[in-house]
Amino acid sequence: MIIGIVSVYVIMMIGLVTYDSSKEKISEESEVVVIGDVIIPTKASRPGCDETDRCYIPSVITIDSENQVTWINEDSAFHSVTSGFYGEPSDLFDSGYLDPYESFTFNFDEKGTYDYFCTLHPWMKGQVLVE
Ligand SMILES: [Cu+2]
Repeated sequence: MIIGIVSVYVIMMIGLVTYDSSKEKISEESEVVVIGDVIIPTKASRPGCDETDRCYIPSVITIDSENQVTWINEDSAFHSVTSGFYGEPSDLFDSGYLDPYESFTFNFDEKGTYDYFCTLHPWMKGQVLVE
């Protein structure tokens, strides 16, 4: 009889613990959702995306000054968002290596044309026009 009550109690506790941890996982996942302005698409790590101008989508984005752009890496490989040109970084911004589904945001204060590239894939180029 006592063993029966204890085991019911233990089963209930296990149920509560499992329930709590599954609830936390759901809330963590929902916080991770980032909507990017510019997407790094799948297969951008292979040469060829430059032929259709789809290494960054869109490859040219126009924003008003004092606004930000968020890039999101939707590829399964690492990529970067680095200001300047391949071999000639301008040191304004650099995301470092972005993991799959990692994002990077930069705020553009001044008007101008900002070229950027990926440090890992020389064919990946994009532009931010700040008006
Ligand atoms: Cu890349």
